[in-house]
Amino acid sequence: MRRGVAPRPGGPYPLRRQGLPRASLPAVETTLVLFKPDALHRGLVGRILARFEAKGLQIVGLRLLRMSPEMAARHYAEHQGKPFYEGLVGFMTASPIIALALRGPEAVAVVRRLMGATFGIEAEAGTIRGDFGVSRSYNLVHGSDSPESAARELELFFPDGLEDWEPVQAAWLWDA
Ligand code: RTP
Ligand code: MG
Repeated sequence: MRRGVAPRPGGPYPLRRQGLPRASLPAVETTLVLFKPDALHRGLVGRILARFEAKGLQIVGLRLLRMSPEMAARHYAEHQGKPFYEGLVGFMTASPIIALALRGPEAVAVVRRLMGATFGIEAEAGTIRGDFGVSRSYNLVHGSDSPESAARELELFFPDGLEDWEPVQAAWLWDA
């Protein structure tokens, strides 16, 4: 490799250089995470984000924003008409949220497991919702529930696209 030429993203050079036997990185998924208003009001953003980072997920998008009622209606279209819908939209639009795009192997399912069950009171200890809350509606985080939902939600929150970069630790975290 010539000096000054960056290793090809996802290519074999970085792994071989580090003495690792595998020649390539695995396919990765990208999922949408929202830090809901209660996470910001309670000052839990740093602690929750640290869990996702420590797990080995890569940040490829990050925004602080105020969700409009129209945006909430699109994001929660599947829940329209349910008894909790109006309260949910009111909660999510009450104050700013943080939108995060996280990437890694099976990121959709990995994030959902880290989050825990929907209601804090039922969520397993060790999960984000299980460790930080006892509320039903105010459950700190959202995570896409399928790769299809993730694609739709990422488009809604990151219409200008995401940042592609290869984390230096990928070779030691993500095996093919
Ligand atoms: P999320 O979409 O936020 O990741 O949560 P989820 O998949 O675990 O739960 P979902 O069924 O999609 O519900 C969306 C959000 O609506 C609120 N909710 N409140 N009070 C209630 O009965 C009730 N049910 C749902 C929660 O904030 C839930 O995360
Ligand atoms: Mg959901």
